[in-house]
Amino acid sequence: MRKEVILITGANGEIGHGLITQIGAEKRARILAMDLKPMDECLEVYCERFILGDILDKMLLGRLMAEYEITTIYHLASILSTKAEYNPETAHEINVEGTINLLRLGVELSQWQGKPVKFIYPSSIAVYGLPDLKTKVSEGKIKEYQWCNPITMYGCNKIYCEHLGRYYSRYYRQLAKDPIKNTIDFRCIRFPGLISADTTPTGGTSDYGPEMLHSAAKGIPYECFVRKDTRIPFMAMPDAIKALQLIEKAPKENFSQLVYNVTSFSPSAEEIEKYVKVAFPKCEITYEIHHSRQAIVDSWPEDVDDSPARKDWGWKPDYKMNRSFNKYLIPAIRARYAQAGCN
Ligand code: AKB
Repeated sequence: MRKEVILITGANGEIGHGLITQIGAEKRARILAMDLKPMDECLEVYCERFILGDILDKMLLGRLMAEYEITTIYHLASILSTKAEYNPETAHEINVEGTINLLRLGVELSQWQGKPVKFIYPSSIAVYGLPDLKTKVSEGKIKEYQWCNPITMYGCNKIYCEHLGRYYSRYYRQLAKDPIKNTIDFRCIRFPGLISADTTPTGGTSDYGPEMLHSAAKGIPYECFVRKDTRIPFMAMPDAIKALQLIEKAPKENFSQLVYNVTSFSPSAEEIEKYVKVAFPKCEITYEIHHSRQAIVDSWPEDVDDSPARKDWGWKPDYKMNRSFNKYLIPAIRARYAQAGCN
């Protein structure tokens, strides 16, 4: 008998940590975790198996299909916006080719299993591209279909993969004589910048938020690479995990679209600094603008409209700004670094 599992790619990343810990603690499914880097030891207890491997390795994915009954795929693996700019073609290969491999795996599994495999895909505010700061401010909350002109390779990859998800779930092999009956059930969330107490992101452009906080907690000076007035939406990691679980569990009939914005709060860099300074008064935060990274963040919206997610699958953040910092981030980070002997 093949074991029923949930496949999580990019398991070692920020979202992977939060998701595996949550699903594992609930014991609601067996987890097949996959990443290019060795598994973080703290996640091992929650996983049925960890696969050290590459999403570009089609043979490996084929073997997983033979061994497991995969009911849900959380495809989290991706190269983030800043890192992708240093090698756009490699980023394209991983972010797009890797996603196609997983989508195809999802379709094949759906056919074998006679029912749609759920394909949960985290997209990003990086799919948006506002032309200038004046427009960014005047537009305020933007809807899923507005301003989708990304200026980064990562943003281009994400918007394209959203379309691929739609294609593979609705139109795949549409001209075949015998069109396929079971295909994937694609569900996508566009996340804002995420802030976790347990992990620090690598290679993103919204990283100044979490980096400021984690550096202060570790007693390391931080040079912020964007202006003080820079404003984009953020979300605390528990809410990101909540959103993923809500979209996974919601009945398909409730969905009026395949791609949904979610958000929680939209602080300026200076507002983040204020929270950090109250918690860690001795911290040193300075500003040294990296103009190209600034331009990327300036092209992202100040806020997004997440009303369709609220209406269709009951989305609502538990952590707005105050609660994120005072009830989750700061206490959890303090405890974490005190334990690690950094305080
Ligand atoms: C990044 O900065 O690239 C990511 C994102 C906003 O998707 N955190």
